[in-house]
Amino acid sequence: MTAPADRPHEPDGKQRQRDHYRAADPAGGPLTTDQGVVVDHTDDSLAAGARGPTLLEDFHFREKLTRFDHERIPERVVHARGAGAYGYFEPYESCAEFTRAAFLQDPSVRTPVFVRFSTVQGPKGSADTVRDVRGFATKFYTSEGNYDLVGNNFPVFFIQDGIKFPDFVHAVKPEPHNDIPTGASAHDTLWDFVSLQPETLHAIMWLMSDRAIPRSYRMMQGFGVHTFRFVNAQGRGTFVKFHWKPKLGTHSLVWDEAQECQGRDPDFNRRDLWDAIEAGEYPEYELGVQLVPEEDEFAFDFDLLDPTKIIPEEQVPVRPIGRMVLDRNPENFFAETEQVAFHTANVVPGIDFTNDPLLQARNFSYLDTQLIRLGGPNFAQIPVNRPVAPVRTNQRDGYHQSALHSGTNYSPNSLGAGCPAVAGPDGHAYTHYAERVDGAKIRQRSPSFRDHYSQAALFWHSMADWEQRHIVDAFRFELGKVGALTVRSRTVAELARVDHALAAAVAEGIGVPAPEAGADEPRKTAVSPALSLVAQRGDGSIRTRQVAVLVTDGVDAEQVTSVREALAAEGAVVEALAPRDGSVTGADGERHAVDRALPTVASVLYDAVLVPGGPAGAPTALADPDALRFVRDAYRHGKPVGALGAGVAALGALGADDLRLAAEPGQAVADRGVVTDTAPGPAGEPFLRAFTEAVAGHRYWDRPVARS
Ligand code: HDD
Repeated sequence: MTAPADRPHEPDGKQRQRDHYRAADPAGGPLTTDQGVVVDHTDDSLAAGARGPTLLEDFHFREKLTRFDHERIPERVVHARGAGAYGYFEPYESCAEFTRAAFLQDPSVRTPVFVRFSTVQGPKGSADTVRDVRGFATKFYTSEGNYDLVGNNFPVFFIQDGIKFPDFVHAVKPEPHNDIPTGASAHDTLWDFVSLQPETLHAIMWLMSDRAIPRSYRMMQGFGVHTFRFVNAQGRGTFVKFHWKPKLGTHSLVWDEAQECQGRDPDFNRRDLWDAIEAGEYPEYELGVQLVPEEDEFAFDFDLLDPTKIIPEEQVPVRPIGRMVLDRNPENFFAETEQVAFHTANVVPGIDFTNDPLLQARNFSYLDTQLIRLGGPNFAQIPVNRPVAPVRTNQRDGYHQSALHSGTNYSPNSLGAGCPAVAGPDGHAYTHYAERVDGAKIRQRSPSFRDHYSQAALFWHSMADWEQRHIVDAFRFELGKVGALTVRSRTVAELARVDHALAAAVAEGIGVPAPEAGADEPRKTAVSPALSLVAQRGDGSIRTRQVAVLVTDGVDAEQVTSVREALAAEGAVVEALAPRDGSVTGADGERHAVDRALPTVASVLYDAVLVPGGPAGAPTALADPDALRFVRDAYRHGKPVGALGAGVAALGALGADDLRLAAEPGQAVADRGVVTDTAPGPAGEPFLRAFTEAVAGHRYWDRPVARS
């Protein structure tokens, strides 16, 4: 353990925080008005006498209040709650064969990026760990202009045509009469919509899976969803789907844990992202592409233009083309994360659209919504939105114009020497892909978009047992909150068309009759192993995992130090928690610093827990009710649990009788993520290895139920 005077991470953290509090002007000039007039008093308004009425002539008071009254702008209609970070992207090799996009040509060129992660349904002040899709929007500031890849952490969307977007969003948002529930999809209107609109089912399967409660924005895949089009310098097009894969793997929370987190730390995912970047643990994602030659457009049993479909990775492998590192937190949340404006139509030469009707609608919607949200047409001048490529337009004026334009503002002109002139045929201008379009003007969903069940079934059949259990539980939770029994039944009937066993299991939990067996039995039972979280473990490291060590007076400090050092060497963050902040007196009689007081934290904020021992017969930390609850929660949420020395016997309090615990000192025993060794003193190598492996495994689902 560390001595009280030497708490390595804390002073740093506090120092870093203080940096954010320091004024922008280090010279520290005096407070002024917006007009630069120096102010000598800002605590009392100007009044006619100490107890008299406030005077209208108090311009400082009026300006201060007026500015405050106008601080808020409309929040995003969806994706209101988010967290952003800056970083860079670098390609592994030239992608010239497929695209002429400048930022995908040269591995030595780093393109700056800004990424905003978000939830979708909840308002700006809602909790992070709700069951929801997560936005994963990336702005690449390329030398040829801004490219925005506005994706999600699901590879499919709920609807096929953007004209249904207002219907879908109205249905999932809180109910209009009482604005309930916040940040949740478990309510009647969403499921009413779902039960009537089977194209939602595939994305709904993802929403009911653990993908919808990510452990961290740093441990979450991202997808461009639509099929886009790469275009190379010769004008040849290639269909492309974009994938982000996090280096740390894709990991999720447990639903019970996610719900408790909403109260314990509503900023759980935002804080995690911020803290990791502050600590120099820069999140990293690999960009991959699935490429389909134009001539293979109809080679699949689904339509490439249908955004409710994936191309299974086993069918078209994901080819890694580069990596993104997020290495800088924003300076000011409002200026950057709130004012950033992403738009699917922000593309650069070499990246083009397809006729996916959802994408076509998005290409209208983003600019439209930003005109109102950001108060006019000049938001591209806000620093976070400003391209690094030069901007020369004939666009003028409008609210919040800050550019001092000069010269002519029309084209063609002779008075301004024809400037800005359109580009010549040097290959740098954006040229739309000359796709042949031929058709009658009709409102009709393509018949090739009709199958809503096969890929929902593919997802279901690709899940591990425990993932399927979680999906059933999620459906039971969500539909169990739906008041209208007809909606519950109709949804179950739709699920039966995905998989009968799934529908029957859900029906059993929500008190509606199970559908007839075989009524509409699908489909194929194909699987795509890449869809399971089991296949998305990342580099298998334990970097940035939060490990709690429960300490109390009499703790074997050497034991704690040995584990702390071993895990920290692998990049984990280890914190000693005690009933009170400050320090504990170890078995060695010395005072040892604790990092946090138990009442201020909870198991749901950590990834793993260790119970060290002390002298034989002395109480372990688990004598404290908060500590005992901590370990019980960690155990039932499937988290790695370690115990050393007398801490092993203390695990008996879990009541998990079938669990194998160590008996022989020095012989570490690992059983379903519970790692124990009864030896006193510093942890031995076998224990450290087994506990590190357990932490890397993230969660263990097949544990005996604890009686406690
Ligand atoms: Fe959207 C925001 C992602 C379909 C209309 N969307 C928004 C954001 C993300 C996505 C990540 C937040 C960007 C940020 O952080 O500022 N949206 C998606 C994905 C979709 C999708 C992956 C399907 C593949 N969206 C979609 C459709 C429409 C919209 C079909 C409308 C026709 N989306 C919007 C919006 C938002 C938005 C209303 C709200 C705030 C904003 O754009 O700037 O225009």
